[in-house]
Amino acid sequence: MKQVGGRIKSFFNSRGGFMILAIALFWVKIFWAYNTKFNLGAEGGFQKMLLALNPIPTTLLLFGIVLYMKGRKSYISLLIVDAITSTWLFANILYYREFSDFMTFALMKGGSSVSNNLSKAIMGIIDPSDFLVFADLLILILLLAFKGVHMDIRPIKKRIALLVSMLAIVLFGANLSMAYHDRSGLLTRTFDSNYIVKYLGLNAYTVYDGVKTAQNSAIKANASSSDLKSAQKWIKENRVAPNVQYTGVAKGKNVFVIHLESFQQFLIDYKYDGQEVTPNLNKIYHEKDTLSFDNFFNQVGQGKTSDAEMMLENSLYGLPEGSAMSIDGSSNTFQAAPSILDQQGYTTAAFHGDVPSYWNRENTYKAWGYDYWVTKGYMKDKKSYEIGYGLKDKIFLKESAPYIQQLPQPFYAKIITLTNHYPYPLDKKNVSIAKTKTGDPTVDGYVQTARYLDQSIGEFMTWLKKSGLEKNSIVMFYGDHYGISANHKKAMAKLTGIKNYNDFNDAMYQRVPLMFHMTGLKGGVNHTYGGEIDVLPTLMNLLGINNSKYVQFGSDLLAPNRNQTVPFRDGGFVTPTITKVGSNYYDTKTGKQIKHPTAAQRTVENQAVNRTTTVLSLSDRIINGDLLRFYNPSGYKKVDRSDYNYKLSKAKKQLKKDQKKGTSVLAQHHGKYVEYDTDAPELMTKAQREKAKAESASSSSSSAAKDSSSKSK
Ligand code: GP9
Ligand code: MN
Repeated sequence: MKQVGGRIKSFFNSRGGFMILAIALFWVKIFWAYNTKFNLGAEGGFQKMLLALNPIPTTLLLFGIVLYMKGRKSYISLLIVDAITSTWLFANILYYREFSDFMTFALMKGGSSVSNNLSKAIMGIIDPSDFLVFADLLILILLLAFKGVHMDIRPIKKRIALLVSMLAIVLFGANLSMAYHDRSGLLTRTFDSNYIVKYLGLNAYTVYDGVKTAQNSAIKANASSSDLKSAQKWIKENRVAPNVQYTGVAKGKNVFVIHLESFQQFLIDYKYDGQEVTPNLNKIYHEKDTLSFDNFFNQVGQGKTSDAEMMLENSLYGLPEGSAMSIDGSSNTFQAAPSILDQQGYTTAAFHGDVPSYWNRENTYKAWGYDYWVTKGYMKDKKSYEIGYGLKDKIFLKESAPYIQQLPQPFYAKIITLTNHYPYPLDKKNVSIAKTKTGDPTVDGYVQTARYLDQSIGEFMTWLKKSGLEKNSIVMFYGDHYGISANHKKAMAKLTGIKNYNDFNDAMYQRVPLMFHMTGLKGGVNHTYGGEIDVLPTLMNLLGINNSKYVQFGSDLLAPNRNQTVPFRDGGFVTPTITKVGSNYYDTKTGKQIKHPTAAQRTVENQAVNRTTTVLSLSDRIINGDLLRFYNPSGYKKVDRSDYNYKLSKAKKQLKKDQKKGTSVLAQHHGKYVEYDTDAPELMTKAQREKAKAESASSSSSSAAKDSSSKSK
């Protein structure tokens, strides 16, 4: 026994042994912090295993550096490295508590809200247990000070040090490939800093962020205001006047922007199993006071939802790689819809049932001027309330309603739904239509979650009526991007009945809904070809706000004589006559490939290619170079990020104050909330659930009886 003790002691008395002890203590500490101080959302055995293993490679690499040093210096350096990484962890814990995100170089450099807010708030947000992040360091210092371990000052062979560094790199490579196995595009698509920390660790995230920020600032440093001039020139030359018949028809109304997650146009009026999949949205689509578009395309790239948001609220394109919101949302200047409307007297708020950090919304929305960012943490939550990325839509919308009622009117509210998201899982209790039978498991649930989303919208519209909001609001719906990607052509062939569903068909199925619904609006189905880039100019015209001073690449969808080329992010496009997919051209009407274009066709092709490459590159230059920082539209006040804070306690306080204005629905109802009705089974008691089930069974049998009686007539 004594011998074992002696051996352990002599192991720790060696330099390698001491370093291993330091790594082990650091590892325990960081694992504790991951699980108690952050909300990384590791789910399932594989992600949990990665979360546990990911500190090892980077810690080994960092701590291993000291093996290249001699004697005492090496011990002191180890303590310094430990102290720096621990302080970094400590700072991140505090920052995360305030902002649900990790610290970035862009934020620190910007001297923006971080330094302001953090220094102000820091004392208030420290929890005594935070100091435990220094416990390992203290143990090491005490061990050395009280000679619990002796310093081993013998030199270590360079080869050994090199071997340790190489081992760390190999381990990191293994970690990275396991992470990619679970989440492809982790580093290129930059979804969420939480994801990178969950898969690769805090230190890896810091390095990743540092490299990105350095690349980014180099481009920005080289950009100049003259770059912006060419974009403004193009916009001016290509501008079409908006449709005056619609100018200002929704002036002063509340605006609801309803984001229909992954919702494709083909679902409108789509029937499966003898039923309409989305009866509520179909009804809205056909209503006489809904303006609908049936040739409206999504134009997103890798940034998916975030690209849609960028186009919808800025009329700027997403980037060719990654997400512009993630890459530039924390640093760039924008002149986005919320800020423009805010300066017209609107209150602005975005709602979502996920965490605030996804797609870097927490930071980007500040730059876009959102007054409120209402997310999962603002809402009642239970495990059964969530599916996939977050709260189920019915519950999310019900939970959003009280906040909506507190907003001073007029308001601009963006509501981002979530349940109809790949891979379309839905629990039995919420299923109301059979799965399709294409045999492709990620496709077959699509109609079920789309139906669920549709029911949620139905409930929301009922509440809008009940609360009186319908009368003084314009409600815009849009599908953000495809639900079924080009990787599922066989399944799409079955769903659509198109035999050889090919790349051209896939391009056509990039159509998503766009509808404006408002009491008294002159509606109908409009056939113009357009895309997400065109939404903001259209909306601004409806609201009677002139957009000509802003840098926006889209055009009013209702404008006569508008150019109907719809650029895709990969350089392809759709026009009413010709579509380009990859390097092939097709006749948009017949779907036939054009191998030998006529002179007229060639002219259309060339013009559309030209226009597409020009707008994409001009827009990219604006985002990559942060060019809007050089431009102050007259009468527009630049947004100051540090004016915004999305902490629940702050929002509650502000909303309370807001009530004094007397313009919110809540104030108009003398402080009484208009109740939101939902049939979400999670919110019912068992007895209520059974009653609802019995009612729906009896109503479906009576409608079946009606059906058969009408058939027999
Ligand atoms: C997550 C959600 C999903 O918050 O908006 O984004 P997506 O995967 O569709 O881009
Ligand atoms: Mn999406």
